[in-house]
Amino acid sequence: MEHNCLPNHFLWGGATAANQIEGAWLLDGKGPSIMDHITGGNHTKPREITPDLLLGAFYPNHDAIDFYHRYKEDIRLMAEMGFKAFRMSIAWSRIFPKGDEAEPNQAGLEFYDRVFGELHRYGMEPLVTLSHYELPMYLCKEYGGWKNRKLIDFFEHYAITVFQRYKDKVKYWLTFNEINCLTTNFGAYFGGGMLLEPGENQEQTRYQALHHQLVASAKAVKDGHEINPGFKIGCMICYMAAYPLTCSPEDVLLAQQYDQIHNCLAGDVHVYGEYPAFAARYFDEHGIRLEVTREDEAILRKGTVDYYTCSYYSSNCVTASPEKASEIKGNIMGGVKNPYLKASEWGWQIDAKGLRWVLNHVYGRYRIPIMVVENGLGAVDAPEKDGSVRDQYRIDYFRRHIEQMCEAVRDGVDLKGYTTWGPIDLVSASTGEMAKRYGFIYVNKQDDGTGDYSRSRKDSFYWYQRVIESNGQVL
Ligand code: BGP
Repeated sequence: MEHNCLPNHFLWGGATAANQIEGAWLLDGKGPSIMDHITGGNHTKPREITPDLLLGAFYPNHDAIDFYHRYKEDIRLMAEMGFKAFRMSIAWSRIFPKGDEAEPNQAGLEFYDRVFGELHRYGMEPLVTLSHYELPMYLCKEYGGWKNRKLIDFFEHYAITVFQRYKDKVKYWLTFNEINCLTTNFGAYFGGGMLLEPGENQEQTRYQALHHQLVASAKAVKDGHEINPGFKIGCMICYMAAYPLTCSPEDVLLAQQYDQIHNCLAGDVHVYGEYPAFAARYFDEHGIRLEVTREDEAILRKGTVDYYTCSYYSSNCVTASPEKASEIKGNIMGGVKNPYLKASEWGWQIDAKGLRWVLNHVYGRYRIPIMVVENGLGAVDAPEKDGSVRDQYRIDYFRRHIEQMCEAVRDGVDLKGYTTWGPIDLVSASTGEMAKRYGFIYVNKQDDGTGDYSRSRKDSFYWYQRVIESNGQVL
């Protein structure tokens, strides 16, 4: 099928996170991050957070897919697909092993010099997330994570350190991955690095942590622009698309409120520099009292983002009807099943048209450039005897989503780029499995500990190569 819709210089690529690919969790001075303290799980067995490491337990992020030693081969394969951009994160604990040090770890800084050098060799733009679910564990244990205001200063120090170091190597930055996950229970540990007590008012703590991150993000935006006015610094929202289950006004209103709180609240602060009008009532009705200083308000206004990015995987439904309990458990979003949609093997509903809806909705609200920085299908791949992987299901998923992305561009959305999630198989965030594979590149590492970590091209590899080559015209 032929399309002709995407702008020239469209940033095609893939997205990863340090903790899900690098491994080398204690090498060359790196300290443990929160993801090094969470065990492997699977679809039915949740991952376990262990503040003290358990002897004999399996921690899949400790060696992940060993990108730390294999980045040259991995980047070469991505270049072969024609990537224009590679989204990655810097592991904070590789730069500041504990998080509160004054001086950075030189070996950590040098590692990313090498990675950026390799990306530039192939003409690829690094798109760098400062914090992707990988807070130094020390800040979690000793300071209580993001509920503690002190983390704003530690983060700012980290951000300035890497901005200065890489000011001529990186142009596109994102502050916090899926910052709005703190509006859900999932976000407490993954997003906020917080071990919450059962008796605690969890919502209060999460929204205060979110506020601290929003302030830290705004400070980083302001500092970054001072260090290099050419920097483009964006936000990253997990787009939790929720449809009303029925056309009853109660369901429609609930879907709007869900969207306001889970998606727009953080997005509005990032883009407009202040809390939206609906926040006050929500906080009031949920017993949330935010500590917001005058200085916070001023910094939020000064540190608004240059562009908006989001992840998009699926959509759910919400209903006001008390008989319908939540049926879906995604990693962040939950909800009620949509009878019109099929789901992945992990129960994530597949909804390509929802991406068009989200892009129009976001662009209509903010009118600033947008990138989709995560989208993909986690699936079981079964390699053939000759090692090839016939992943037509993945190709179908991407084809449908890219078609809808093109429709959104025709609708007038200013879309600058698209980086698929996990272009190379990596450790799943929610389950810790390798079996939930997203990649165009297969990594021979299995959950039972077998595999030699070798890389190979799946069918989708050659397909995505043609998509990029034709700038989305050949799908
Ligand atoms: C997003 C995270 C990623 C990634 C992705 C897929 O929420 O930003 O880190 O993991 O979801 O989720 P999972 O790995 O749980 O399948």
